[in-house]
Amino acid sequence: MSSTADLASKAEAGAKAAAGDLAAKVNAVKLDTNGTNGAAGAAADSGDEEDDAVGATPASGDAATAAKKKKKSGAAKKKKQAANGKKSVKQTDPPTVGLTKIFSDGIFPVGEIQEYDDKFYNDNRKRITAEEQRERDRIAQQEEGADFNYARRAAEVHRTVRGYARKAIKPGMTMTEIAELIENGTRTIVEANGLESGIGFPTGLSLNEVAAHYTPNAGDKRVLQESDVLKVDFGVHVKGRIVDSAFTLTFGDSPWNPLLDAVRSATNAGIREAGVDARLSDIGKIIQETMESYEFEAEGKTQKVKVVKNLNGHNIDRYKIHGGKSVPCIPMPEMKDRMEEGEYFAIETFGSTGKGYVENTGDCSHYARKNVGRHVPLRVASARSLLHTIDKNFGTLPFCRRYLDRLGEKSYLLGLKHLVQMGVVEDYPPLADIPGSKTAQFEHTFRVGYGYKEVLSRGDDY
Ligand SMILES: [Co+2]
Repeated sequence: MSSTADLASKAEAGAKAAAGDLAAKVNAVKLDTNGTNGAAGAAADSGDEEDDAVGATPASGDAATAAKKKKKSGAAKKKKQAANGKKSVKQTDPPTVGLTKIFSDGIFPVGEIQEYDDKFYNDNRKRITAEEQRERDRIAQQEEGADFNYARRAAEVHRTVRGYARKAIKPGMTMTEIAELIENGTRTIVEANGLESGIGFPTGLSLNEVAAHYTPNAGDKRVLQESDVLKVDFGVHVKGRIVDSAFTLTFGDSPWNPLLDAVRSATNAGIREAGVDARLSDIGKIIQETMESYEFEAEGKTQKVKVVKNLNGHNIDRYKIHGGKSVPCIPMPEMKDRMEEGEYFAIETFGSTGKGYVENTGDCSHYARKNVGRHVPLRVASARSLLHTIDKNFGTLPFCRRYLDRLGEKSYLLGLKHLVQMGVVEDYPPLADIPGSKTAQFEHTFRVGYGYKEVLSRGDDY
């Protein structure tokens, strides 16, 4: 992990040096949406100057911004005051301060901006000018829940919570304690409020050969061991805009760290390849090639890293963690899908020392409401009331049994089973490679813009 410790500063320096134009473009979009009058525009400006710690730079070189600044020279004082006021509220350790108290102007840090080569574009797209593109971004942001700020706020919550989790998670803790640490932290920092903002999906805490979809159910007594390889996969949403990001932890002097390196670099390679018109199959090809170029010694033998072939990244719609497109981790020539402008994607890759193939294993904890679009008659009464609870509290966001417990639901397993049988709710059991193997995961959420991507969940940790 130390090899990526300076990723954010590198990204920032890179954006400053090479993508000044790009950053200006992204910020110009922000100014347009927020700057409908002088005062709001000034506030947006001051936000830019304070918020560049994570990714892109302020739009100081941008001509349009400069012109705006000139017009509003009278607002300069107000601007300074707003900036100072903002700095007076700092995050605590452990984090307890809601993010809107810290970013009180409502402008959240821009993610890592990665330029995308337009040689991949089709001819129609090449005819669009930068000016037209800015206008399209501006219009896109005005759709209900589409403002980039929602995703950026969710991403900053993710960084804050995981920053604490990485320090606090220690062998000897129960899996339930770890899950609650992350979930309570998320609820606090995102200022959870019904379906307006909150947890995006259950906290994945899959261990060793289990790659995904394990979170403790009530009564789970499992304790984290020093030798464990732990995947921490959690989500944050603001107005249904979900940031889905995951990392892997080892403890002490773990022999499995090279596995983490392989997976981290495969995920980053996939993200680099992503952009408007990029073929999902081509992304899978790069991921596999990168991942499987790694081998290392552990437990007295050479471990060849295999990509887990049946786990995929995915696009993300509002309130829908799986939007219908998959990003494979192997080439899939028959898959013709491409990425489109305005889409949100999570690229996640899994590496394994086992078969590189996962199967359903163990007790299910994860569930999600399906959009069935019709009335389904439910003969089990408890299923009807449970469905009401699910619709009211989660909508189509995934949930786990512990979330039902904390809402006061009792003896719901029969009803839940009925909902799954009737196709109203989908179950997502834990997915594991062969016993004794180790799996690792890294995942980021990004937004596909024209000529760039914004890696929303990028931090200085991964
Ligand atoms: Co995901």
